[in-house]
Amino acid sequence: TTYDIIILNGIVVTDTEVAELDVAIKDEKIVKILKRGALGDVKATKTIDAEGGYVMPGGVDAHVHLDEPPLFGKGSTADNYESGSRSAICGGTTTMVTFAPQRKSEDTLLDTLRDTHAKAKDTCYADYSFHLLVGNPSANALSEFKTLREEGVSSLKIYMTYEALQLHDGQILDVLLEARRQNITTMVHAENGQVIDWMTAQLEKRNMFEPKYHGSSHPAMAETEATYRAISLSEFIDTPILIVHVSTPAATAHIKQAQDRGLPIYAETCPQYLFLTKNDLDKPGFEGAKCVCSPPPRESEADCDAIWDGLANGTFTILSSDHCPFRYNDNTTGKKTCITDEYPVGRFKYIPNGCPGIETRLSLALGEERLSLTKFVEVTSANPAKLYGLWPRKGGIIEGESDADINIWYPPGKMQQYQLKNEMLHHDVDYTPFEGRTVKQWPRWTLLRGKLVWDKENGGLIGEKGYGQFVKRGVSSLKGPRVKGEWQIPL
Ligand code: DUC
Ligand code: ZN
Ligand code: ZN
Ligand code: ZN
Repeated sequence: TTYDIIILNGIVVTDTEVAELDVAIKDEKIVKILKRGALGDVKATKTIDAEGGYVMPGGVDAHVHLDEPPLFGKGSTADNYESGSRSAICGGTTTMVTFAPQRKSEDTLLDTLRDTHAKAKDTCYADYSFHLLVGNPSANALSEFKTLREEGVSSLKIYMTYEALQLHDGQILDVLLEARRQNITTMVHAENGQVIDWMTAQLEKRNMFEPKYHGSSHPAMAETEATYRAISLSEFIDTPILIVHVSTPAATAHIKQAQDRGLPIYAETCPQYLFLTKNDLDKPGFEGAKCVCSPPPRESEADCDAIWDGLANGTFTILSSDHCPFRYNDNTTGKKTCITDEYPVGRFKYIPNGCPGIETRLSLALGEERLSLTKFVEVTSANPAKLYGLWPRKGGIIEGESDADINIWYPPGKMQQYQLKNEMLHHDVDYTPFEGRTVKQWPRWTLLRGKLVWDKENGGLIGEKGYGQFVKRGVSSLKGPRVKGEWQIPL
């Protein structure tokens, strides 16, 4: 046989091993993995010499907002499926799972799914799938969960805050019970919306409108309380949930306790909670708006350290970007929609919540060298694939099973370090919250289903728009309900 591509002299890193292996690719798949040198004199259309660099599965980013209407404040997202997936590929993320958002005013999820398919079709550089965002769990919407599963959508997201999306506890139970029946994993945005609204009103009464008060309006307590409530509701129905974008030590502790009791509670954190603090939000003038996301960056480095520890010790199942991009200098659709003549410093409650980060997630986390190599692959690639039903096709380097989605990194110490600038990135956003940070690693080459799509030194992005495909997902391969079959409390 003639292989399409062989990768020689790399150090293959998966979620379970680090080894000197050569990899052969044919027809979009990883077809052979042998000890370094053991492939011998095989024929290949293309040979890549990794020169001792890490060969890792392509990144799987399971929390990405693209082409969404205003849901989290006044602006709409800056990236569409084209620019968002382009940015993904340029940072080594080969698969993204984005949200298909159902609004409160809509009664069906299947229309939402169809509309989102139309937005993504033929425009993506990366492979993609969807989580259904349930804004209105009507009887009709609940009846559609079964069809969603058949359509390859095995996860939902619900919110405990935001006027446009917030569900009350009875609605959450409705969703969890039907999710249990259909083998669906439910993602939960756990913040207490009433606490946030109350704090917002208190602050506004005192003429506190600047971006930094976004932090005060989203106290840690609101996250801690909602996290514990979400865990309690999940335990009652005995069905798996994933708490998204966890930012506080106290919420992390509740999650760890639940996991230690054997509950199928999963958790996610994001780079903003590893790298940003209140100081970033407290910048003078309107600058802090660049770091307005929810939950907000927390008090101090000690909070970031606790989040890093949660990644290292397994409390966090996955590290996602929560790429939710809004332009800064845009008075009609971006962060500045909240500035008016009456409110010259803006009004924090209208600043759209979210930060861009799909392109910088892998590089920043790997460059920090705070996680072992296998842990890094686990939380950025293997676990999101396992949790959301993409494993072993995505997230692994398994002979005969995995798509040839691969990042080849620079050999340790070989890349010239540089300071990150937004102009280096490929999203449609006019800033990055990580401006000026030292970049110590970046994918040198990226393959998507056996095709070279990124070559940092020769052309950068060389993948094509439309090569990215929709990937149907199966059920989670992580632990599900403790007791199988019908729910234990018969109705
Ligand atoms: N948080 C964000 O930062 N953006 C989107 C929504 C959310 O909950
Ligand atoms: Zn979200
Ligand atoms: Zn959220
Ligand atoms: Zn989000």
